[in-house]
Amino acid sequence: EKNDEDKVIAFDFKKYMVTKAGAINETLDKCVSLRYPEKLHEAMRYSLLAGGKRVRPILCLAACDLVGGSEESAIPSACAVEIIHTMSLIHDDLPCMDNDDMRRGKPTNHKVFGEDVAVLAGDALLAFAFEHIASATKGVEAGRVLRVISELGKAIGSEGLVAGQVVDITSGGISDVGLNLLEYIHVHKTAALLEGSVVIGAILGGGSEEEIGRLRTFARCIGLLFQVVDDILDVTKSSQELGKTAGKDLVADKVTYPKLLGLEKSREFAEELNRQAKDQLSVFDMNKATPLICLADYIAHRHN
Ligand code: GRG
Repeated sequence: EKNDEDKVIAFDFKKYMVTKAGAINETLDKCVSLRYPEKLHEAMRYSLLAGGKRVRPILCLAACDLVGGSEESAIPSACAVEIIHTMSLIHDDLPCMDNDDMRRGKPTNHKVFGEDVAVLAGDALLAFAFEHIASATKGVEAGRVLRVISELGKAIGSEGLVAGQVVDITSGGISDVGLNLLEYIHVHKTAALLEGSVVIGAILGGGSEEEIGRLRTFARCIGLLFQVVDDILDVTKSSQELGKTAGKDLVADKVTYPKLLGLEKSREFAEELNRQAKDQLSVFDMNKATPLICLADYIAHRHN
């Protein structure tokens, strides 16, 4: 018999992910409905409902829950971060950026709807994300909602996601990207929105400044971890499925952690980031922190 303090409730992570992703998908389907102009809304829905892992919105819900908030209060903002993530992927895939043909196992947005509509679908999704937070958030003090809007704007703008993308695009190949610049790119391009997702969840849930700060540090670590793992998967996958990525100059030029540190050191760095992330959660109730701990492990050990 364990006493109350160290009682650990069995936690089914897979079920947790499926349930939360289900709630997100259902809301996304409803709030971006098919209406006039049909082509635009069809393009928005095409990418939004193409079946991403929904990591960012789930992080948002988990952070809100950890600080004592209700799921209803965070759902609109959780959907907003997925909407923003999706629009960034649509724009990233365009011929003027990464020029990709496939995304989430389907032809990219511009391949199906044309470049003009793909750009506009991304724009409309971005605008709607902020409208949705402001109009659909219920039961949260207005000041907190304003803070969420400001936090998210900062995370994705010229000091966040867009900054990371620009520096990535404008930096040369392997010869001029060192470890510091690579970290800048990853922290902005990938970690900023993951950080924003967690932080806004904590704000909406009524977290204290200390709690918000700890969750921010947690998220920054798992955000960088996400990209380090992505870089590692790039190497291990392309050596497994040789030829699949061949012919894309970008892959050859792309600077990655394994290229700068080697595979072993990159793996050690990933483990270290996971440890640092989890350290931040040690002050919270163990059972309530379990979803975030599992999410960190999921990011560290995922295979796609
Ligand atoms: C946000 C205003 C604004 C503009 C976008 C194009 C651009 C500016 C930024 C590109 C950002 C980008 C593509 C970052 C990479 C993010 C990343 C790690 C994507 C993969 O995320 P997963 O694995 O994908 O969560 P799924 O498909 O599961 O959602």
